[in-house]
Amino acid sequence: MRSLRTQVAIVGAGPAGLTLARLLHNSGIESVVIESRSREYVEARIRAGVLEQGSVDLLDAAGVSARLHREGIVHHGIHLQFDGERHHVPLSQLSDGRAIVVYGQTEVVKDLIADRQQAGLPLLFEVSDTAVQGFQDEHPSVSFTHAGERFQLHCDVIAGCDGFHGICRAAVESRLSLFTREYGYGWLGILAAVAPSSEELVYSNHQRGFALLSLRSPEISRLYVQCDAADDIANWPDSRIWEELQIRLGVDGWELAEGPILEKGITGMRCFVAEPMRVGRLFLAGDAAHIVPPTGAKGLNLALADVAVLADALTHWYSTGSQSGIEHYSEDCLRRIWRAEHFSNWMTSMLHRVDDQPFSRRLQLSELRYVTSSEAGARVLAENYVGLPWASSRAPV
Ligand code: RFL
Ligand code: PHB
Repeated sequence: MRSLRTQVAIVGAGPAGLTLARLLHNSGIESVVIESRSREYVEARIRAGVLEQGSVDLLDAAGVSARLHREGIVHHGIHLQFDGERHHVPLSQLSDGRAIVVYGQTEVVKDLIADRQQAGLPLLFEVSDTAVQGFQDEHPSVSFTHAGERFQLHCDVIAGCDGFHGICRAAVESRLSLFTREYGYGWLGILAAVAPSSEELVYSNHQRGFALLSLRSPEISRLYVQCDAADDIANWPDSRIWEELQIRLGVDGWELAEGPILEKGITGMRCFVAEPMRVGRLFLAGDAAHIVPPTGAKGLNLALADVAVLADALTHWYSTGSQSGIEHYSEDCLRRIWRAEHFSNWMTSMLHRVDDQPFSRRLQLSELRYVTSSEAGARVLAENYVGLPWASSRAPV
């Protein structure tokens, strides 16, 4: 077994782990990032696409936003569609000028990996048999196999940024309280080589189920249809997907352009929160600690908010010896997380086909009418969607 030493061992090279590594480097703190997948796999994984203003500001401060500003597309509003009509929600107008940027998570990850490799800092792909030890006392370490060799990475702190299926939360799960909600339905998502048919996102509540029109670039559309969480992608030939999208997104006087489907997959929807997010010297961040249904576009943004709080807390600890930031890490993050859980659950319940009860549908339509006709209603959606301000302590206001 080869022995290594660093200050912060980061498990997982998703947006949380990679951004944390960069923020720590900016504060002069060393880290080693280990990732179970290959670089090619991580860079090809299609996921989120919407960055809140606070996330863009964080990537600016981290120094990894040059391409984001060149290629990201700033959006000042979204559309909500129901009952055959499309309504515009002017997000920026309702939230003191704040906006969102459409820039694929895949691109954020590519930028962070390129940045780390250019700086010559340790980032190991294709590690296996990862295990965490010693975080209950002052001697944490992470063991793993890389290129056929077994390593033990000694550190001051372990950051568990290894996603929902990672090993870090699993290692401490008996000490956590877990909160879960399963929806029974999911999203079938496609990436299509066709110019987006709408400049802004369209969230549609249709009797047959939810649909969403989003985008990745002026040439690439990203679209979703609600389906059963247990559905098999084999049941969805391309023609059926387009047929459903045409029905659910259709409005008079507008056309949805179709194109070759480049990628497709089904994801179940759930809420999940693990509390607390720290056990001794092991900190959980991002999807390792919480999941939101994607309807509020919050998952990536929460992951970035967590590591902003964690980087601040660790910087404070290394520079002053004070543990106050570390001790408040979980509490500071969880306030923002529960706000996002509530918002994501609200958007999900308002927009999906939840059951076959006419009563449920009447309630949804009433709520959608309120949100699209009352400024107060629209403001609630807008300020949550663009993201509540990050206070200087990084805790939500
Ligand atoms: P990730 O991205 O899952 O990264 C975790 C990494 O850890 C690695 N790993 C390990 N590495 C070493 N050893 C082990 N034992 C390991 N086990 C796992 C994994 O390979 C992986 O590389 O978690 P992170 O960094 O916390 O980031 C979270 C985001 O990925 C996630 O919240 C978002 O993608 C959610 N999400 C969205 N969020 C938004 O903010 N806006 C959106 O528009 C949005 N849309 C979405 C979404 C998620 C979706 N899916 C696929 C669930 C749309 C969809 C369809
Ligand atoms: C996406 O573009 O992938 C996307 C956009 C908005 C959401 C979820 C996903 O709410």
